[in-house]
Amino acid sequence: MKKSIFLLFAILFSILYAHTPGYAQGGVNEVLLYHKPASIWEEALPLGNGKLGAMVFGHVKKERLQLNDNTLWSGYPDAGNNSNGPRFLPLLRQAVFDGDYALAEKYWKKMQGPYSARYLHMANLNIDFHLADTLVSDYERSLDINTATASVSYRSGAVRFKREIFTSHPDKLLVVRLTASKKRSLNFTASMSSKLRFTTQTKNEMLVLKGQAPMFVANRDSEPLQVVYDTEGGEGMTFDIRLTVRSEGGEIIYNDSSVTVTNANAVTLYLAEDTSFNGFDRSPGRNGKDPSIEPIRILNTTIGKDYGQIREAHIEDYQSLYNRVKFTLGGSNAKSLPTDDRMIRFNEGQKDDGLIELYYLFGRYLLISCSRPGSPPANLQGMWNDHIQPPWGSNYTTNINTEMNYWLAESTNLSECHQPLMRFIKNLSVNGEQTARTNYGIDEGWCAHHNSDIWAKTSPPGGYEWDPRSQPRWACWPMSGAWFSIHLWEHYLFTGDEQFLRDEAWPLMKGAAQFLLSWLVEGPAGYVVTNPSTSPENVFKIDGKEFQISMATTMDMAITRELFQDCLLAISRLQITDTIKERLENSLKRLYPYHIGQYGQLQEWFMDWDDPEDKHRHLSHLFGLHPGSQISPMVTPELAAAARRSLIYRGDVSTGWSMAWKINWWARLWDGNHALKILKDGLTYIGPKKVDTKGGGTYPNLFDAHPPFQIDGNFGGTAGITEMLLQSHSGELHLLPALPDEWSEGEIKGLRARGGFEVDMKWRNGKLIKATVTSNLGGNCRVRNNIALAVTGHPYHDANGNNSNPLMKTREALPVIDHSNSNFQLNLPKTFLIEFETEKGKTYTLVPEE
Ligand code: FUC
Repeated sequence: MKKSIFLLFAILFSILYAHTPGYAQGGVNEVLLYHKPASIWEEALPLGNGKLGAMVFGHVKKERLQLNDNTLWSGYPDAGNNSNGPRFLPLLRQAVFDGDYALAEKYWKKMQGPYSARYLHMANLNIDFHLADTLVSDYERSLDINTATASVSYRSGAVRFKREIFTSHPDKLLVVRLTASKKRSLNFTASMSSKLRFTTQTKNEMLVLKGQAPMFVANRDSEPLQVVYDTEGGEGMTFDIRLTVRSEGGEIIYNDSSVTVTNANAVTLYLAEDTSFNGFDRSPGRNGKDPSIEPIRILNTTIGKDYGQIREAHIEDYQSLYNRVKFTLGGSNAKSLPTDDRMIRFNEGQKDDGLIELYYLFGRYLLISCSRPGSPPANLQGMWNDHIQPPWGSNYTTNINTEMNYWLAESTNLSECHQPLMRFIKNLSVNGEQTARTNYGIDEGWCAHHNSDIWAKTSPPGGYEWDPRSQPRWACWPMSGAWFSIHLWEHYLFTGDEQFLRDEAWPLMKGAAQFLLSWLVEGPAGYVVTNPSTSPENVFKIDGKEFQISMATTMDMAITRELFQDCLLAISRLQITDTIKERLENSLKRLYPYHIGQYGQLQEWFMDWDDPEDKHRHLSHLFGLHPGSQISPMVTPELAAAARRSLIYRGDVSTGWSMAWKINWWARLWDGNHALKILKDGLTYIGPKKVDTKGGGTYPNLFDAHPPFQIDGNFGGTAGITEMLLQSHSGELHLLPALPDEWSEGEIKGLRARGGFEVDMKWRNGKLIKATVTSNLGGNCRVRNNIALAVTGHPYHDANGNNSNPLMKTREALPVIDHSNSNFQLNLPKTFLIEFETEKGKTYTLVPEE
């Protein structure tokens, strides 16, 4: 009886979904597929459980799993603050006010300090297979992002061999399952190695690798000291990796450097590890935790479990996050092709919406894999790195990259994965108080600069005066504390979690704002300005000569304005009495305003020094358009039009993350076709022979190429596609705000919006045919769309004026000084805005109005 009911449901289910293309039919592309092993690291496939990461190469005879632990960094807590700062700051400021920008740079170079620590490669798990027959056929290597499992399979002679590999978050393990179609066929030797200092031994049927990280790794190859180890027991993190092997049939023999299995039917390898990292403020060498305790505990626990159980728990845990969002643009007829071939075809202009679906979902896969509650935040390479001196130290680069890593967290329903960043902000606030005091003589609040690391470095990097490559244009930037603090407010807007706002977010936001209140100075014409001020990494020219430091760059002002406004909203939400309120209000009124420059562009600098030929990858002056919410086509159309001019002057093609940011900006300007054009540029295939290509793109394993690999572009790309489909920063849910013509059909489920709304949408012929909005918090819901919508069976009406929902406030229009007389306009489609009251926990259906 039970069986027949099940059958009936199964038939009904398949009839119901027979007419919906895409994921409901299992048509969505969720597999990265290759017909060859990885010849370079950028072809290997990433796995991660929020702490332990692995890159799977998939070679037939010599499998290599390159391992990382995201707490394994060089160095130790070392603030690097520079007490010269307060002496030089007034001189520097005067130089800027006098227009002597070259002198300002000289002073700044006396105020910076050491570079950040480096994120490190940890080890390799090597498996050497002893194959009876070396003739290999039917090779396939894949990563199924629906189950977070990598597989390798091939035929050797008459035997089919299979490897299934995953990292489990609940069991804290790397698991490698080896099977063969013929009994007694599995013969191999497994060993471990590292680029760091290490020894191996066998203990209690566990192969053990003990390693030590350097106490110092140089940032530049020109530095006199490169990789420096302390003696045992001194500075430098230690780590411990353990491997144990269970076999069905056959024989297992351990020795001190390897474990050999002969004639087995099936084998499972379990690997667990830990580092001595003991918090951002404790020496991992002198005051670290014993890194062997966890792996021993973990491996002893696995004895009571079988492979199937561990696999099931892994998939259940992973899918509890991953399955929240479903996305299809109608799928692809190319999904049986290798992913790298698909990219090449796609670059040649062949349609493959499935590749976009895959790229989108892969961004979520990566965040779930590298950023779980309790872990450090995703670094420049997420958590996957094979170097001891990785590019930019694989550190936290905070003038865009670290923030971009988290743009998708709330909107793609991975709020928990945002937690590592928020916890990190707290650590930064502790160190940042010292930096504010020591470097600038500011004794309220906290700040952080352009680079950080696991030790929560907040002092300015850049090395010292003698370093010719040290540049104020990136080092002189105390704004990341303020930018990070905006993430806390955004988390509140998405979740409505007032306790979080009161206990965690507000104290940090307030501290970041206090620093800025003291950092701002009286500038010309009664405005308050930042001085010194840079527009990250860019330069301005006066009479053909380049300068880096001035005052009141547009980005500085935009971050300050956004944070101050958020703080005032937080004060009002929490109904607190705080003297900071008046200071923020006064300061906001006097902040140096936005300017529209002579070319109709949003002015980047204090003066109109902007160069329309400038193609620099950073367009930090568009912060207010995205990720900020000060500039929008509806509320500030003239600023939005100016931002558009700036984007056009800079051009489309750039490095990986820069293109990802541009997707978000074009989406915010409601231009889906332009956003898609850049998304396609970003998917330019960078194959194994072109790893050093200039200009951004995507590697065979779908990792973003800055180049080299940086993960920000992946995360920014997924965030950008989300912005094309749903926006909520302007006091309303805007459904399909930037849908490209090419994406005429599609469906997405489970996106999150500010106000605690969850949104599903389905569209045909470029028009919404149905949306459902689930209200997790209750409150007024405002919806904009380019066709008139009705709420089924529920009262709704046209919206205007202020939104009564406190989580959905529109920022007020801003004062603008326009030097252009250009009157550029955005060509916006007609839209319709309705609103309806919602009840917590209820779902509302929206359809085109009859
Ligand atoms: C910033 C960028 C670079 C690179 C580096 C990690 O400095 O300007 O392009 O992404 O971070």
